[in-house]
Amino acid sequence: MRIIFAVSFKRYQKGMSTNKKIMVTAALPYANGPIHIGHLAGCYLPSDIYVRYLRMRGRDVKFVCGSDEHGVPITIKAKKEGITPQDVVDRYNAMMKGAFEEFGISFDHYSRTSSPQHHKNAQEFFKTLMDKGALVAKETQQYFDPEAGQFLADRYITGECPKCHAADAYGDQCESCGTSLNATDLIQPKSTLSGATPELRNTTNWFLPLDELSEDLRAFLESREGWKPNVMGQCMSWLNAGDGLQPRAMTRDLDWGVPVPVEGAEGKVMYVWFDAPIGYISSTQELLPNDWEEYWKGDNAEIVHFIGKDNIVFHCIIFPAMLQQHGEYALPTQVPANEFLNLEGRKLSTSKNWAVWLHEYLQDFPGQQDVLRYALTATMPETKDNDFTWADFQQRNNSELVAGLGNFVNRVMVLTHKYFGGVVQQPNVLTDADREALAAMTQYGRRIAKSIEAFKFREALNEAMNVARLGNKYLQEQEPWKVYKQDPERAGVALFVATQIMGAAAIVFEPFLPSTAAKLRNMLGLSEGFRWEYANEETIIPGGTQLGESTLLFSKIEDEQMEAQRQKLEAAAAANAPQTTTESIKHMPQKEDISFDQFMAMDLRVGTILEAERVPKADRLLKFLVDTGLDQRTIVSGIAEHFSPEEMVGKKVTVLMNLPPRKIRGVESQGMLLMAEDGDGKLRLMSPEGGADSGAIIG
Ligand code: B3M
Ligand code: ZN
Repeated sequence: MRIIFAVSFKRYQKGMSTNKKIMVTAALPYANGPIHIGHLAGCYLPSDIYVRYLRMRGRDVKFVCGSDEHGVPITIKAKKEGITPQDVVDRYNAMMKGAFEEFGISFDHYSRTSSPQHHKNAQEFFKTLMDKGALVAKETQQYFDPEAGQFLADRYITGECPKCHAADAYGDQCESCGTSLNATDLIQPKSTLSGATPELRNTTNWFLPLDELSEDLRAFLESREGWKPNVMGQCMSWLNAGDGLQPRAMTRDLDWGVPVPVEGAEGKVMYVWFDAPIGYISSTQELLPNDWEEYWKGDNAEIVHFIGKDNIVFHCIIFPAMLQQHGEYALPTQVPANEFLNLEGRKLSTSKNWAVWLHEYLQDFPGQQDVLRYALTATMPETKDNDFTWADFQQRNNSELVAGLGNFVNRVMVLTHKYFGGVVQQPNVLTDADREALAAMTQYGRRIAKSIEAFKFREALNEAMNVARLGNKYLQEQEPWKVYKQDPERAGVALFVATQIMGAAAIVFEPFLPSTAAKLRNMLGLSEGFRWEYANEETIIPGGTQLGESTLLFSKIEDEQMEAQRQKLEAAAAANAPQTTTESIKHMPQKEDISFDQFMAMDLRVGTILEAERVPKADRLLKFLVDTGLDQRTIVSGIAEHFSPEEMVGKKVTVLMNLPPRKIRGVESQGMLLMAEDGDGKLRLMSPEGGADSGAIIG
């Protein structure tokens, strides 16, 4: 037994050196579409968690971002919509900035690369590299549109794919077969601007000779510590590739971007990947016009870039090479890149509209930012690609947030109010179980800190949830609601202990679930100046504290809400599905060979449709009862846009019998109906001619 006398806040400052100026950046999102969950899980959530944690440790940290407003996709989007590129970036800049704010991404400054400060800064940077002889002018041949009178970016040229002969491959990639191309590979190239046949013309651009810089880059990379293996591995594989790094053009023949400040470069702009990372610096200059250099120059600057994996080469090779050549800047300390997040088993895609958009989520789930933050952090693709599903989201909300954290907090609050008018009781005597619980509680702050500093955010979140688990377990064992009748004082002690655990939760959840943590602090009367180190103390909320009103933290998410989200996804994807045409079918290459055994493994039979009905709330689905000769089984098929249920009854169909049963919209489908899709996208039933019986074997 032990008596607690007073509260003491020791300082916990092991591990990190504390005088550094920490600059945290999150990739500048392209201003050509809204933010989706892949962006959030990839870099905005991890960077925000990291920064919120560092702030609580009292570290000198700045967090900057901004819209990336240059690049060809933006000009293409503008053209498609018949508006100017400026209109496009204005729209998405405002949208992204607002959504980030509402979601609780706590940038110190959110800028944009069209800002005058950025243009000036990027031009100065470019000039310095020119003065140092770090950029090399080189003449190359490029497609020019004689009618539009301008050079063409690869995306502005279409033609026949040399590989699969699809008619509309782009100058950089064929979307039918996925091959990456050079514009000069296309058969019968055409300009998308005017339809004219482009001609090759000479043009001068300025190159960064990465081939000559690889040893400097190697030295830089080898001096980095604690990088994720996936990031360092990628960098080294580029450096060590057969023909090594290649010179890369830092200017483009385009009219949208930062103008190149060099004589003879009129009408040219910087390569978007030249100016964009300089945008981090420009954003800091706007935030701290006088002190920005402390965060970017000298030994005291510690720079951490949060990005997705497709940006690794730019942040670990090209930008560092630019910084090295410039000479005045510190090099990145860490680049904790994440892998990709998928959605319901498919790759997220802005152009195919296969995404959960942040601004829509915020509308559909008002006040529930933290639920998405929780679900995304828990499935963050830290070491490999990962999958977001609405089922997982719902389950995490209902059984972890509502039944776990929410339930624990609710019990502490309700019981303390019920028995003690909301006053935390001063404990005179603690039991072994109390001391064990408090001792266990004080371990989490350090453990979570360690995980966050190692960029292991999923692990960190799980440890934070363990605080709530500890609290629930403690209450379950102590049962203050039963004890109170015989021994009110003992119930008061148990609630005191539980309140401390709730205090620890209020602290350790702040980086992950900031609005929930704010509610917790409010209920507990924890003041603004709280620090991470409080979580190491056994007494966080002293006896005698008057608790505030109990507020609801989370509420149950119903199946219908999830169903609506899944339908929204399907509908958006269907509206954006590529149209098959007679032309594209002709060009569809034959699939790879299969073995005879693989063919024989398919069980195909003739079936007769006995019943047919629509699946409620699923526009595209019909549900059938099919007589297969072997049995009568349920099959769900996405053909409601092509056939009415009435016309299907009595029809003979071809059934693939041995496809594993699959739940579609809650209905188990036990097989598949075969259809033919022709050039106009119309579906036809595969029915046997001459009326075979149900159960006839096909093959
Ligand atoms: N805008 C690419 C992206 O959003 C790019 C990042 C720039 S970071 C300097 O994936
Ligand atoms: Zn192709």
